[in-house]
Amino acid sequence: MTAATIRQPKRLADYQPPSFLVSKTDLSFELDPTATRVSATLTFQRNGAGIMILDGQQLKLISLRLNGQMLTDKDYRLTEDSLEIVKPGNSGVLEIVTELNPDQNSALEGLYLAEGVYCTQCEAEGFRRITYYPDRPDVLAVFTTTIIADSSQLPFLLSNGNKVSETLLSDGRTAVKWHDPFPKPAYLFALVAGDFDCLTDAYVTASGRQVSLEFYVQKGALSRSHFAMAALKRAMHWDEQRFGLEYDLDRYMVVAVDFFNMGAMENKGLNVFNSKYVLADDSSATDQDYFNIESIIGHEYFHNWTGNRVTCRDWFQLSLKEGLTVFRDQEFSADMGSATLNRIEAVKLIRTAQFAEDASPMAHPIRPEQVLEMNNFYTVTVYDKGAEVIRMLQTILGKTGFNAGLKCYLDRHDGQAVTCDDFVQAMQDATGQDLTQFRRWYSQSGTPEVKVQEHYDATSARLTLKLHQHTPVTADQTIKQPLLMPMRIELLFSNAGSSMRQLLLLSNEEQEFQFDGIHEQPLIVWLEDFSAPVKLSTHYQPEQLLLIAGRATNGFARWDAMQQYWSLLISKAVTGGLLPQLPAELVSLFKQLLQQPLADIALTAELLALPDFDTLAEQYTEIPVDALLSCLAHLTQQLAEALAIELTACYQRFDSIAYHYNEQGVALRALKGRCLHYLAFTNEGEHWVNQHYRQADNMTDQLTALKAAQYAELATSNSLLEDFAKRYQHNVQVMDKYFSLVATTPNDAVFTHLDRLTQHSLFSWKNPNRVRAVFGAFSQRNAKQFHRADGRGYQLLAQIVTKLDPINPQLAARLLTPLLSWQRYDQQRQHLLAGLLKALAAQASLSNDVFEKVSKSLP
Ligand code: B3K
Ligand code: ZN
Repeated sequence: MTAATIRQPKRLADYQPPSFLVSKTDLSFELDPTATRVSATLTFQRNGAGIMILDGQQLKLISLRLNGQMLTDKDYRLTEDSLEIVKPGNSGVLEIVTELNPDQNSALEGLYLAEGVYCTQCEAEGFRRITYYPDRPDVLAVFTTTIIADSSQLPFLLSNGNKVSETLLSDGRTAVKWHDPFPKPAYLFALVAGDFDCLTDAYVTASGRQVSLEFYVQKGALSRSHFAMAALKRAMHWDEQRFGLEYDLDRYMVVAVDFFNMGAMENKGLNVFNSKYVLADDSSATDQDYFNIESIIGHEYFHNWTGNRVTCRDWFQLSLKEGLTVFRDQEFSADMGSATLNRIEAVKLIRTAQFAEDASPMAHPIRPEQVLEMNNFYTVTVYDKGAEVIRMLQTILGKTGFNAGLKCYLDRHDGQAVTCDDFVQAMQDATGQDLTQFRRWYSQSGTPEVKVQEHYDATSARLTLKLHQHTPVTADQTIKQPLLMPMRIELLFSNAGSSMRQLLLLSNEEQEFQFDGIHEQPLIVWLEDFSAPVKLSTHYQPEQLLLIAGRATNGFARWDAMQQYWSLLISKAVTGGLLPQLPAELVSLFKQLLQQPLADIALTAELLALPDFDTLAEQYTEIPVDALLSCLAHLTQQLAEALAIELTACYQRFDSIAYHYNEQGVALRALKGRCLHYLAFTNEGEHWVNQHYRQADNMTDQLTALKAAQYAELATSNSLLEDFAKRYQHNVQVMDKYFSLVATTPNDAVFTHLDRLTQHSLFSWKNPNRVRAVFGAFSQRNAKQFHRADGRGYQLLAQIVTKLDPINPQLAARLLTPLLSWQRYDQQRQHLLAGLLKALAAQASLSNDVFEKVSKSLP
C-alpha cells in the first residue's frame, strides 16, 4: 500500500450502500495482554452488487472459514487495511480468528489494556482493530459476546446488553456471555474487563420497567461515584418528561477508566467514561467538575435514542447524533441549574473555538464533505455549531413543533441508520414548515456576518429595521448563499419596564422589517439569547450598551451587552495604540452591581467579568496578541483600584456557607470568586488570596485562590501551589488541576516547570488526561507564554506533537489545533508557525490524523 492510497480522503458524494449486510455478529474474546484471540462469526447477506471487502487494521489473521470450510490464501486478498473474500456467495457464515496485542495499544482505539483494565473504544473506526468487519455505521447487527478470562485477575467481564450466562471452564478460566437484542453498528460495541468497585442502584421507568444501574469505578473510589449515579437518574427522568423517551434495556452500566481519549462513549448499555467525568466529591471536585459530570452523564444517556436507536448512515452525518445530543444535554443542564449561565457558557465556546475553526484551514460545515481521518471531525463545529443549528430549529418551530418533529424522526427511523436530511424532513413533515433553505446550515461552512441598521420615523410612528447577511469565504468553500436565521430582538422603550419582543426570520441577503404604531424610538436588543450562531455588527454607543446591560429582559442579552461594551473600548484602544481608560459610567454601574447584586447572583458575577482573551481575539482578522493581553491586565488593575472598597464590601457581605453543589452555592462562590480575582490586584492582594485559600472547605474556592494569585503574579502564588500539590499528591484527578495551573504560569519559568512536570511520577505520555492537563492547558490557556513573539511556545507544542504522534495520533492531532491558525498572527509569528508546520509536514510516517491537519494548513 503506497502512501498515496492510504492518504485518500473519503467524500460524502461517493456514498454507496454496503454490498453486504451482517445480521448476526457472535464474538468470543480470549483475553491475554499481548495475544488476545478474537473469534468472530458473522452471518451475512448480499445487499447489492459489489465485492465483499472487510476493514481491518493492525490485526494478525489466524484463520478464516466460510460456511465451515477453511479458506486458503487464494480465497481471499489481504492488504494492510482490508480483507477481500473472493467468492462469498449471496449469504453465509464467515468465521474469522484474529490476534491482537492490547498491551501495546497506546492509541487507545480498538481493544487496549491500561492499568490492568481491558477496554475498547470503537467509534469512529476502532472496531476494525478487533476483527475484520464492514466497519461502517450503516451495517447493523445483533451482537452476542463471550469473554473468556481468569476471573481471579479480572472479576468483571462486561459487554453490551444483557448477561446470558457465566460458566467456569475446565481450565479454570471463566466465560461470560452477553447478548444485545438491539441491532447496532460496530462502533457501539464495547468490552471491559477488570477489577472494580461497583455502585448499584435501580430506576423504574415511566411505564414501570425496572432498570438496574451499575457504576464500575477504580477500587476505593465508590464514595466518589454517588453524584454521577444521581445525575444519571435525573437524566433518565428528564428525558421521559421532556421528550417521552424511556430506557430500553434491563441494565445500564457505566465504567470509569483513567486512560481515555475523550470524555465518554455511549456504547449500547455499557458507557465507558473518562474517570474525570465520573469521580467527584466535595473535597476534590469543583463546581465546574460537577456541572461537567452531570452534563456528560446526560449526554451519553441521551445518545441511547439520538445515536443508538437511530444512528448515522455514514460518518459525514455525525452531527445528526452529536449536534442533536449536545442540544439535548444543554437543555437538560439548563433545567437542572441556571439557564442563563448555561447559555453564556455555550455561546463563549462558539465565539472562541468554533469561530476560530471557521476561520482556520480546518473549516468545514456541520456535515463535512470530505474526510481523511474521521477522528479529526469530532469538532466544535460538528458538535456545538451542530447544537446551535438544532436550537434554531426549535426557535423557528417552537417547542411544541420541535417536540413533534423529534417524535416523528424517532418513530419513523427507529432501528435505522439515517442522514441529516432525514432529520430535517421529519421536522418539516411534523410541522408543515418549509425547511428547504434551512438545510443550507448543514452544507455551508463559515460564520455568517449580520449587519443591522435602524430607521425610526416619528411622524408615521414606523420603525424600519434593515438586516444584511453575508458569509465570508472559508478555506474549504468559496460560494456562500443566504441562510434562514431566526433573530430574536427586544425593543426597549424609555418608560422603564416597557418593551416588546419579536422573532424575525431573516432569509434574504438583505431584508427589511417594519413595525407600525411605535410611538418613540426604542433601544433595540439584538440577537437575544444568541438566537443564531453569527457575528453581529451594530452601531451601539457605549452608553446604550450599558443601558441594555441594566434593562434587557433576557439575562444572556445583558451579559452580551457588557461583553460588547468591553470589546468596543478595547478595540478603540488597540486601534489608537493606547491603553484603555475606565469610563466613569462603567465604574458607577459596577459599584451598583457590587452594592446590590441582582436577584440573579450568578448573572451579576458574569456581568462583572471582562471578556476573555480568546473571545476578543476572534474579533480581529490579525490578532493583536500583545495589545489584547496588556489591555486586559490594565483594565483588571484599574477596576481593582477604582472599586477596592466596593469589592471588599461585596466579598465580605456573603458569609461563606458550607459547601453544597446547588444553584445558589455555585452563584455565591462565583461572585466571591470574581471579587477575589480583582482584589488580588489591590495592595491587600496577598492577604485576601491567602485567606481565601486557607478558609476554603472545597475545591472550587481553593482553585479560585490559586488562579487569582497566579494571574496577579503574587509572591504567595508559588508557596500556595506547593502546598496544594503536597496536599493532593495522592489524588490524580486533583493533580491534573495542579499540572494545569503550573502550565499556565504567566512568565518564562513555565518552560522549566513544564519540563519538570513531565518527570513527575504521576505523568505518563500514554495517559491523555495527563498530557492534556499539561500541554493542553499551556497551549490553550497560557496565551502570554504560548504566543511569545520569539516562538518558544509554538516550538514546544510542535515538539510535543511530534513526540506524541507515534504514541497516540488522535491526541497529537487535537493538541496541534492552535498551531493551525498561523495566518491569524503578525508577520513574525506567521513566519515562525509556518516554519514549524512545514517541518512537521516533512516528517516521515506521520499519522493520517496529524497529516490531514498539517497538510491543509500549509500554503
Ligand atoms: N461519541 C463519542 C465520541 C467518539 C469520539 C471518537 N474519536 C462521545 C460522545 O460524543 O458522546
Ligand atoms: Zn456525543
